[in-house]
Amino acid sequence: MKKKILFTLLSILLPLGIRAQEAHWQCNEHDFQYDKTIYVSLELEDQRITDLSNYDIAAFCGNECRGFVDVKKNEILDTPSGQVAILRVRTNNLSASEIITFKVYDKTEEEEINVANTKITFSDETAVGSGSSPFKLDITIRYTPGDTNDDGEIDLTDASLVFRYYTEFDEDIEAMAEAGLVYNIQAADVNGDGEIDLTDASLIFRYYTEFDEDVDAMNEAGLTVLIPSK
Ligand SMILES: [Ca+2]
Ligand SMILES: [Ca+2]
Repeated sequence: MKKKILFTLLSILLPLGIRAQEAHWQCNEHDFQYDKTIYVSLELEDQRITDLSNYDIAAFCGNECRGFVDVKKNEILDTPSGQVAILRVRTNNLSASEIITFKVYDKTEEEEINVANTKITFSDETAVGSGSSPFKLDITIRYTPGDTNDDGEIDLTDASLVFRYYTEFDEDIEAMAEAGLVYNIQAADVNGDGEIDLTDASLIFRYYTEFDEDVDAMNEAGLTVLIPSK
């Protein structure tokens, strides 16, 4: 009887286990010539997340995945202060012009989190952080690229805010706040190039008007937009 229960339990749990090992993002490492190792820890509201099993972590250049933490390859280190993920980020271009950003997938909430304020470029250093002093990814701030006023919609108001930030307010967030404008600076760099400028305003405008909110069509047209596809 016990064996039967055990067998039933295993048959339920095993497929789940196999599925749980698949990372949320995939990246073809063979497409790239160089890589850089980043030792990563996660933080939420000033607290270190010591158990990383609920999260997938990946690096991006624009909207191209450049590496993810592969649990199947044991890319998680146990350290006295908590788990550290080993993230190998890949490139074919070692110049500093490529900006790498990070995303974290929360498996419980089934939510993709764009990590705010954290970018790296490829340089001569071969590794960033270490097991004892990891590179911190803070997932406290949540935002959607393109939704610059945080109202849940990406529309002409957002494009207009980016435009005004760049032209009218001379990139002064405090002046915008004093003028009563809600502006989430994190969400404004829609193409992920590290700058907030007219290209971002134009991409939001085109997303809303020309492409009918179809991010896949924008990607097919060769545009880089970090707005999530619906
Ligand atoms: Ca909005
Ligand atoms: Ca930009």
